[in-house]
Amino acid sequence: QTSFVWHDPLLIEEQLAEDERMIRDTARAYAQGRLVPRIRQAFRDERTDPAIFQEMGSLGLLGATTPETYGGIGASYVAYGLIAREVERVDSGYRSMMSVQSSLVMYPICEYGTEAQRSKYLPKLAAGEWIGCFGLTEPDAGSDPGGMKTRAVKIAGGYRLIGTKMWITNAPIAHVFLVWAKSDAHEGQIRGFLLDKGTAGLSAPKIEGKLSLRASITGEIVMDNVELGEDALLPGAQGLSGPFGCLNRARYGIAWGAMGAAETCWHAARQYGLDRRQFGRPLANTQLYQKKLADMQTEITLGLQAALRVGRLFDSGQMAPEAISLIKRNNCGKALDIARMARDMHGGNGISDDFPVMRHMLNLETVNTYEGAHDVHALILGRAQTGLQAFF
Ligand code: TGC
Ligand code: FAD
Repeated sequence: QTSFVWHDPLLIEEQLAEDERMIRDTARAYAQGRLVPRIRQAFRDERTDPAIFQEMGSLGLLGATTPETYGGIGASYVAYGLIAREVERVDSGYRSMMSVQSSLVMYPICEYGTEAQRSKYLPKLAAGEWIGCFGLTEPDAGSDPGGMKTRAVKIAGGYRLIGTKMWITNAPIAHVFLVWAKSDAHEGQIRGFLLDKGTAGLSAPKIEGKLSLRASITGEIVMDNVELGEDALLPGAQGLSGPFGCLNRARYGIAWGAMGAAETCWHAARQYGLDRRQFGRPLANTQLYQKKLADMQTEITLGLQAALRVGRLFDSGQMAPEAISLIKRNNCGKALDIARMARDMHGGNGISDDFPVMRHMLNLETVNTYEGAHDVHALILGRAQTGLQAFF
């Protein structure tokens, strides 16, 4: 009879291919060896270490699904998800840095870009030599990106960009800005543009005072009449399906990543319950404590199994975006519940950064909101099953 593996009840490990395990092991060794020692101070100081990009790049962890011709390792989407899980076990901010670079900057350049754009940007982004950011959200257009105000005005030989993007991961340290704008040369259609750091009129002030994702820098992108050549336009993306094509990949990675953060919280709560004694016995020796651990184990196991299934569908070309909404919404919401519960189970110690639980809890508030807020994914799923649009 097979014995029960408490931390992997459905034996997900056995469902992975050898090369997927190898990539996962590389990510795990890096995250545990190089990221864990930094995170406490980085979160305290609200400090982002740009060297992380080069470290990840040297291990093939940036844009892992990108073909080798452009500096990637041609990994599967399952492997990409496993990287996200390992990095986010340490901190959602580190996973954010990685997933924006991979899914929101490298993927669109690869998929929608010209050969010249691919050769110029992808190898440097894969190596982490250049840092990328993705500008969709604006001060007045978050859940409804179709309401964006940023404009690309046609000028001789190119475009002039005017507008402001808000809440942009990596922006203040970015070398490459992928910005979505309504283009008057394309009948107001949303188009993607590549902007290089240092272009006149482009700035990216840091957003201060975040109480979440403090190890991942966030900024605005201010475009004050930024003039670009024709070669800045991404020719292969027309309309909102362009940015959404990128978001599908990032949301999928987040579904894995959030489970990584949840696993850290669950394991910490279990260990704390075994170590901490009250009323003459370990906390873990009480019914309520065990019920909470069982709930965490169940949700994480189901969430990981679902993420693996969607990864396999991705890799076999059968992935429907709504399936990604389902796992993004479920896994982020459940991870946030688990982190809040783990924080509570640590008692007073739970509010200290001697333990990781409150930091994960704070981070997961963002993870539950960005890339489509929890309720927005409910509306996507509601529309898909009723045919009725309930956004407005
Ligand atoms: P809707 O009418 O639904 O669609 C407009 C066009 O887009 C296409 N489309 C998709 N294509 C591919 N994949 C998807 N998932 C797609 N969803 C929609 C659709 O077919 C249509 O194409 P076409 O050719 O007919 O024009 O658009 P809507 O305006 O009604 O959208 C509503 C809604 C709620 C679905 C959508 O706007 C939404 O998902 N809102 C959430 C916004 C969001 O996720 N923002 C993320 C910003 S980036 C970010 O947060 C990065 S944080 C990363 C980090 O730090 O880790
Ligand atoms: P709103 O859209 O104003 O939503 C507020 C609330 O209203 C939410 O609870 C939402 O669920 C609810 N709501 C909205 N519409 C409806 C509706 N129709 N029915 C019912 N409820 C509704 N964006 C980028 O483009 N690039 C990035 O790199 C990026 N990084 C980010 C990093 C951080 C740290 C954060 C916090 C955000 C980041 N974002 C980024 C922005 C993120 O995607 C948006 O914050 C998110 O899409 C929500 O938009 P909003 O903040 O404008 O909230």
